[in-house]
Amino acid sequence: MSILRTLKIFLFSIVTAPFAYADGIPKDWQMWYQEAASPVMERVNEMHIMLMWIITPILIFVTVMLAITLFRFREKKNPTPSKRTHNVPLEILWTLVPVVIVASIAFPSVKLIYFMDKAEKADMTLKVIGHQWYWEYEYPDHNISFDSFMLNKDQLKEGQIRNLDVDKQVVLPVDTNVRILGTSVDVLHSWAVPSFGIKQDTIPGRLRETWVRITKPGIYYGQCSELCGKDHGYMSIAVRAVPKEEFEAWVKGEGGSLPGSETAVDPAGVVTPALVAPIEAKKSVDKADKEPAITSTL
Ligand SMILES: [Cu+2]
Repeated sequence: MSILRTLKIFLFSIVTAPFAYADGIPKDWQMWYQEAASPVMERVNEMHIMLMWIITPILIFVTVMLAITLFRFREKKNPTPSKRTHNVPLEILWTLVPVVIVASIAFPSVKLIYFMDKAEKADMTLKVIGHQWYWEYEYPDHNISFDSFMLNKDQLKEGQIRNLDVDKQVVLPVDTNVRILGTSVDVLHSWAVPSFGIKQDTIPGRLRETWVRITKPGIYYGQCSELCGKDHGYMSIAVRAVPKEEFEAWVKGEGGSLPGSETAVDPAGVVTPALVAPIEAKKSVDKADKEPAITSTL
């Protein structure tokens, strides 16, 4: 690529950066972050813009000061250097100003960390389990669990993205507070989806929490972001965000159950109240009929 063309693309990407957002996927020559698809990422973006407003003037100020110092106090012009070592007002100033700047960054930063920490009121839970080298997902409220592997180059269908698309996407409803619990069975992994503002380490023997409220339907991609072994780069994440009705249909299609529904199917063999009630009812009918009791239909 010629230098001129590189420069042209670079300038174009700067000008169009705020408009160049794609749905949950990085783009060539993209600047800034991916489009925010959660309240957390919206706030991360705001924080980032605020920091840019603080650091850019500092950068310009320091550069100009340095240039002036180099030019005005060069040896040729100042053969005898100044012997001054103290200036109390100046020293107080250059201590206080950075303190104020750091404090003004620290306060919103800590506030954001607490906002990211957990959902105020979670509507459902998604459990993410890291494996070398794939992700396992559990929906404890819906009795669904599956593994998700990245698609190889020869498995890709039309429109699918190399190194990002997976054989089974995580499906989540939009406008729903989803508690995300992360853990791992072998080594450290990190479940990271840029559009959600999530980068949560999954640690063996620990359960870590974060959350997402996806604001619009779409497919959001991510990758494992903790060096976890030879196939670390091939632990892709694809989250399909759908309207609530579509999510319910997906749950039923997966053989799962909706919380509070009577048609609970439990692949893990855990007895849930929704399962026990009909079995108990059947037992009492059988007893009355003096028929052998059904011990289990699972
Ligand atoms: Cu990993």
